[in-house]
This record gives sequence, C-alpha cells and structure tokens, in this order.
Amino acid sequence: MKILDEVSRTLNEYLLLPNLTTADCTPDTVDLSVPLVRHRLDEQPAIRVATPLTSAIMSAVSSPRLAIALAQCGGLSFIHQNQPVEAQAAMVTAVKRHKAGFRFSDINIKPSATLGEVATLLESAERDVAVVTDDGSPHGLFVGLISTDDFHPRRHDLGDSVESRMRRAADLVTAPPTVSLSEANTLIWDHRLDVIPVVDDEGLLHSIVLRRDYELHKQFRNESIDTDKRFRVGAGVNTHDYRERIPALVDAGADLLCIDSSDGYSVWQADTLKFVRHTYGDDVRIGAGNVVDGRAFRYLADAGADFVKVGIGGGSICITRDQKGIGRGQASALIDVVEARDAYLRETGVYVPLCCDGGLLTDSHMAVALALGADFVMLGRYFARFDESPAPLVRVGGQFFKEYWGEGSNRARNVTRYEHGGGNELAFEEGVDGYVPYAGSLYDNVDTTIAKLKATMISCGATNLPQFHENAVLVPVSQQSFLQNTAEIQLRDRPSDTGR
Ligand code: RVP
Repeated sequence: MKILDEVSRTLNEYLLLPNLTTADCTPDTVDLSVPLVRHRLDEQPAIRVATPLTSAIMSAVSSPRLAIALAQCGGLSFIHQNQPVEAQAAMVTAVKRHKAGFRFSDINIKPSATLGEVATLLESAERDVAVVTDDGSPHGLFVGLISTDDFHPRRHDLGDSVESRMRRAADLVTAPPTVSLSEANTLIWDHRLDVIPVVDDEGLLHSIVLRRDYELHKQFRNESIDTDKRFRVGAGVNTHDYRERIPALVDAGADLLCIDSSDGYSVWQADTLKFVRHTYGDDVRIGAGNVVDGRAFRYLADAGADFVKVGIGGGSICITRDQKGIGRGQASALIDVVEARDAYLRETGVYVPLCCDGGLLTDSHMAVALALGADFVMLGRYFARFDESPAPLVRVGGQFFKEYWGEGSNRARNVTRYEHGGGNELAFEEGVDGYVPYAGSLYDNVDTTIAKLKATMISCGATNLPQFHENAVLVPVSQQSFLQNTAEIQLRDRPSDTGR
C-alpha cells in the first residue's frame, strides 16, 4: 500500500493569474486550434480542429445532428458505441454525407405521391421545397422540385399527384458533383434560385445546396472538415467487439475513434490499439482512456494511443467515486498526466494530445483545464442542454429541462464501458439519470464559450494554446475564499426584496 502526499484537487480549486497582455493579444489573433492526434512537433498533425471542444461518447449527447452543429463550430463529436455496430455506423454515415455547405437531401418525395402528402411533409419538416426523385429516396433519379409556391390547398386538389404540379428536371438548373460551393452560389444568384440540385452524369441526385445553407456556411469559417469537405466525426469503440465495430466505423468514414471506458489502464486497451495499428497502420486514428495518472498515460502512449483521455469519476452524472472509491480530482489527474505527456515528448519527440473529460461544468473550468495542459476538453452535460442534443426536452414547473443520463446508469446500461468482470449485466450503477436546464442553441452557447476562452487567454497574455500551456500561472484557492465566493454567488442570485 502507498499513500500519495498530495491532496486530490478539482478544477474548481484553481484560479489563473493574469500575465502581461500585449497589443497583439486580441480576439481576432487568438488561435484556439489544437491537434487531436499524436505527431512529431515538426510535423503537422493528421487531424487538427479550430475549437478545442468535443462532445462526450454518450447516448444523451452525441447524435448526428449535434455532431454536424459542433463540426460547423470547429469542434468534434464522438458518436456513442452503446448501440449495435450497424446503428452506430449509420450515424457516422449520416454525418459524413454532409459536405460543408452541401446538404444531404432529406426531404424527398415520389412523383406519384399526392399534393396532400407533400404538403404534410413540408409542414412537418418546416421546409419550403421537396426534391422529387423516381423512388422518393435521397439518391434516386432526379425528376423535379416541388415547393409551397407550386400549389395551393384551396386552388388545387390535394389528391392530385406531385407530378402534376412539380417543376420538371429538364426545366431546372442543376450542377454536377464537381461543382464547388462558390460556383453553386454563383448559379443560385444568377438564376435567382433558392435551391440547386447536384446531379451526376446518370441523373442521380447527389446532394442539394440551399441559398440559406451557403449563407450559414459563410458564418462558419472554422468548420471541422476532411479533405473532401465532409464534416469530421469521431466514434466510440470498446475492447470487446472492436474486430467488428472498428472496420464498420472506418468504412462509414469515421475520422477518429476513441476507446470508451471508465478505466483505460488495461491490457484490453493495449490489445485494441495493437489491432488498429496492425490492421491499418497510421491510417486509422484512435484515442484511449480514461486515466488519472502518469503510469497509465505512459502505458497507453507506448501502446500507440493517438490521444489519451483523462478523468475518472468527475462526470456530472458519475457516481463511480461513491460506488467504487476510485477516481481522482480532475486537476490533480491532469497535472500528473501532463507531466508524463511532456516527459514522453522529451524522450520520443512525439506529442500525444490530452483530452480532459468530465466535470467541466463552467467555461472557467474549461479555461483552467486548458491552462493546466489539456489540449482539448470533452463535455457531456454542457452539450446535453442544447436543442441539438438527442435527449428529450421536458417542462417541469414552468421551466424547461433536457433529460441527461450517465452511460453507467440503468437507463443506458453501457456494459462495455462499465464492465465489472464476467457478465453482460451491470452489477451496479455508476451513473445517474436526471435533468439539466435547457440552454437553447449550440451555436449561440459555443460562440459565448469561445469568446470567454479567448478573453481568458488574452488576460493571460497568450495567443495560442501552446503559449497558454507554457505561460499560465495558476494558484490554488483556499477553503476560505471558496466559501466567500459561494456566498457572493448566492447573494448575486437572490431575488431582489423590492421585486425590481
Ligand atoms: P460531464 O461533462 O461532467 O457531464 O461528464 C461527461 C463524462 O462523464 C463522459 O465523457 C464520461 O467520461 C463520463 N460518464 C459518462 N457516463 C458516466 C456514468 O454513468 N458514470 N460517466
């Protein structure tokens, strides 16, 4: 038995001291981009993103819709692995079908359908135009377009066919799959179109570009995209069915994999990493974890992990520390693992990025995690609160909440993440099932978080994350200042006596 001298500390227990802010430190010059995978310092990493935020490998969090929104904002989602291989691969495909600015056509109808059917389809999807293909599928033979301007419920018989009112393909402007987004936009403006179908040589529908998508795309200058301009997406895997799951995810186009386990310091993770290296060399990128100390980092880095995820028991819905007595304060874990990461770099010349996962409840926690040396953060609760998360929105006592449950809860029953040996049943829960306050759109919230992270870095005199790692000065807060801070927050939040 060995007892460490240190006290296990959380992110909440540190504050940053300002450094000199120089004239070149402005929001426009701060670069939040980070490598996601191992690389030599003199080489470009194979995957780099503009925003150091990733969404947790959880069924309540990372859906295709959230993955697309986060990729548009420059981050990356990891689609959860607590589902059959085919279902997870289909979610990855759903993201990869989206090219930045190009839209997978999801509102399609057959020419033989009725005007009543298309009216219902458009209303339920809150869209103005449907694409007509011979079989009503997203990649069928392109036959025409039908919009809410092409018929009127009182003027036309809703029993008539779509074919009777649609605008026919021969009369429409289309573009070939080689079209660039700016060429498509020129066509949209030259021909005063709202939508341009992208159609291949055989007349099959490829995708569409909507006028408003192009405008939206212009707002997203930092999208996470691959060399084909498709959105990047990650996927969780486990150490049980990886021989089937990994090939399916690779075929579906997943950009980055991550072994999803509450405790990553195991031979099973090394075996999974070995399988990837043996089968794909460096073509497939995979992170491992979770770990809380330098020994475990070193084990996974030596086994070939592309990044290592740090954090056990800190998740907002996690009760592992209560149930098993295992875990470590997130700040202490990071400090230890960062030291091992830097030693590994000095020894091998290879930089292995670190992901800080779990318990990041505020933007300031993210700032402290990055200052302590994390390259990027993984967030569950944060993303679960947004419109784009797959969790149901509920109203309780006049307030809106999103449901949020842990992968170790009975609701998720993620046995491959929380295996306790032997069975395929959860022997006991390690997560809870609850609610988080609904917070609106991902786009607005991520914008605010980015603005705050940049503001922190500016105060600390850093214009990029390596500088922030190097120069950040942190100080532990005393119990006394902790109590004072809590009291101030309570005072601030108390409703005014005068009702103003
Ligand atoms: P948080 O952002 O604090 O909600 O934490 C999310 C993280 O919590 C996940 O990325 C995962 O590591 C961990 N988790 C997920 N489920 C559970 C559980 O049921 N205990 N924990």
